[in-house]
Amino acid sequence: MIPMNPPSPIQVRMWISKPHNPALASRTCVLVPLLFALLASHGWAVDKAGAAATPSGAPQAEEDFESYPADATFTTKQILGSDGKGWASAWKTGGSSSLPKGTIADSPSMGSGRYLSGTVTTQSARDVSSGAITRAFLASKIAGPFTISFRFRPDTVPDNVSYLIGDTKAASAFGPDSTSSWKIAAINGTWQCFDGAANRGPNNYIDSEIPVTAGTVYDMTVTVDPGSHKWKATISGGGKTFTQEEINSRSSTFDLDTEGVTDARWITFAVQEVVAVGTPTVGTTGNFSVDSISIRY
Ligand SMILES: [Ca+2]
Repeated sequence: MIPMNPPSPIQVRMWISKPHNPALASRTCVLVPLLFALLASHGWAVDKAGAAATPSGAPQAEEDFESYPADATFTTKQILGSDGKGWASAWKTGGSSSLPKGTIADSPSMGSGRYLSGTVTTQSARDVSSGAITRAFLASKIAGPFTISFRFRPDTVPDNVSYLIGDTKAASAFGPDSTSSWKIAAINGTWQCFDGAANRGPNNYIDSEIPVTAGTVYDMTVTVDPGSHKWKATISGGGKTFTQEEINSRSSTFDLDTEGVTDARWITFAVQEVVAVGTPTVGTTGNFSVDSISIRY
């Protein structure tokens, strides 16, 4: 008997847990697909691992950059766009030891019209130099797992530069930080997902083994469960796809910004130059492109 209310992840996990005898295994093989079909028919998208329901309705916030003037730019202390339609702020830059800049572009094509081209020029003679382009999205109505998907292209891959993508409680000049629930990084030549310390997680990176190649367009989808402090990542590009579930968040809380904006979290795209511990930065430029952002909850 299927309950009338949406099932909890624990219920789903129990229903699809491994049976102990062959007869039950046979029946389960038939019943599990039927269960997922029935749930889908009721509008409940259920992750096959049972870990998190993935929102599949219309996005609460979207950004395709088509409404901005071609060649529009913004840099330190400037903004692009405004709040509204699920967003809690305009686009802005952050970086105390760098020069970040955003430009609306459509060439070279990402296959999706106009996009945001981000450039961060780092400073020399520092331990770390980083900058970010970021925007706040309304998060007060997030009551369960939410999904962020976007398109990202590293246009240059300079030595000692990492691209860091994630969410933060407040606007960050450095990209993902100790408040982040998810973080994807281009480090040492591959895309990596940060398996954080929430839930006593390992606090290190999971390597997707998908190479970070200048000029390649990557589609990324992240589903975060703020309740369990776990997230799931799918990264596709260069003919490869990587999916990892049950990644631990970095932060064991999911707090909303109450200072810069109200009831919001920030999505951030950052560039960071680190040469080596004790070796000063030389100053370089990271250039990336972003488009097709959707947030569903
Ligand atoms: Ca676009």
